Amino acid sequence: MERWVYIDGEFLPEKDAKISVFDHGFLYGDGVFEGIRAYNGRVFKLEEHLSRVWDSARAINLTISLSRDELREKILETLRRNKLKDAYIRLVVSRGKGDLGLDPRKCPRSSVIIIADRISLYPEDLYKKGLEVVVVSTRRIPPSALNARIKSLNYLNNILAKMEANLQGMGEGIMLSQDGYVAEGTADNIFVVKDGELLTPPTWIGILRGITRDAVIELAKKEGISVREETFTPFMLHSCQECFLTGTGAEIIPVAKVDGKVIGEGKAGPVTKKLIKKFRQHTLVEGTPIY
Ligand code: PXG
Repeated sequence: MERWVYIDGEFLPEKDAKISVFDHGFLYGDGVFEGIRAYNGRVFKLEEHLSRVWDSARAINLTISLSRDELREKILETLRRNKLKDAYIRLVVSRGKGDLGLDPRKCPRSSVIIIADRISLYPEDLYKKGLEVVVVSTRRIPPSALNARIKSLNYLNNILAKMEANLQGMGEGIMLSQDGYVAEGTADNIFVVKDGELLTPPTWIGILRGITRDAVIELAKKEGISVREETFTPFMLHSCQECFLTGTGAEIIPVAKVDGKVIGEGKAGPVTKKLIKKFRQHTLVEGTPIY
C-alpha cells in the first residue's frame, strides 16, 4: 500500500515526499520533532506531544506555520489517509529553506512534515526477559550547551552513544550527565526501583522530559508506589532491585543487566511487570480518536 506523507499543506505519496537540500533541518539539524504512537485507533497523549513540540519550537524561536488545532487535525488526517489504527507518527518541524549559511533569519518559512508508519517493536519476550545495557562513555550534552528538553533534530550525541552500545553487542546504552549522574538512554528515560521506591533522574540534569516518563510517574502514583525524581550514579544501576526504560517506541522495557551485572532476578521484577500491565491497559482506552 502506498504511504502518504504530509508536507506543508499537501499529502504526497512517499516517493514524491521530498524536501529541499537547502532546508536547514537537513543542513544543520535546525528543527524539532516528535515521535508519537497510536494504539487501537487512538493517538496516545496527543495533547502532550503538541505542547512539547510547541515548547521545543519556542525555545529555538521557530514559528510553526499551523495553529494547534490545524496541526492536530493534520496528524489525524495523516493516519486516516494511511488507514492506520496502530502506528508510529513522526512529526518534524524544520527551519525550512535558507541559504548555505547557518543564519536562521535567512529561512523565511518553517516546514511541517508528518510521516505515519507501522511500528517496529522490540520482541515481546524482551518485556519479560529484559534488555542488557551498558553505561557508555559518551556523556549527555550539558543543558548549558543545549537543553535536552528541546527535542531537536540534533541527535548525534545520542547516535554516538548508541554506536558505542552496539559496538559492545548491546541494543541500548545509558548516558551519564557531565557530572557523572545517570541521565537517560539514547531514546528512552530510565527508572530504578530501590527499597520499594521508584526513582528517576530529574529533568534539570539534562534529559528529555519524556511523555512516557510522565505517564509512568502518574500511573505509579495511582498504584500507590512512591516516586521520586532524584539524581543517582551508576552504582544505583548496579545495586537496585529493578530497572526499566520508558519511551514512545519501547513503552516500558525491563533492564535485566547493566554492565554485565544482573539486576534483581535478572528479569522483569514485580513493580515493572505491574507498570507494564497498567500502561498497556491505559494505552488501549486513552487518547484522541482517529476515526
Ligand atoms: N529521551 C530521549 C533522548 C528521547 O529521544 C525519550 C527520552 C523518551 O521520550 P518519550 O516522550 O518518547 O517518552 C526520547 C524519545 C522511539 C524514538 O522510536 C523516541 C525518540 C526519538 C526517536 C525515536 O521511541 N525520543
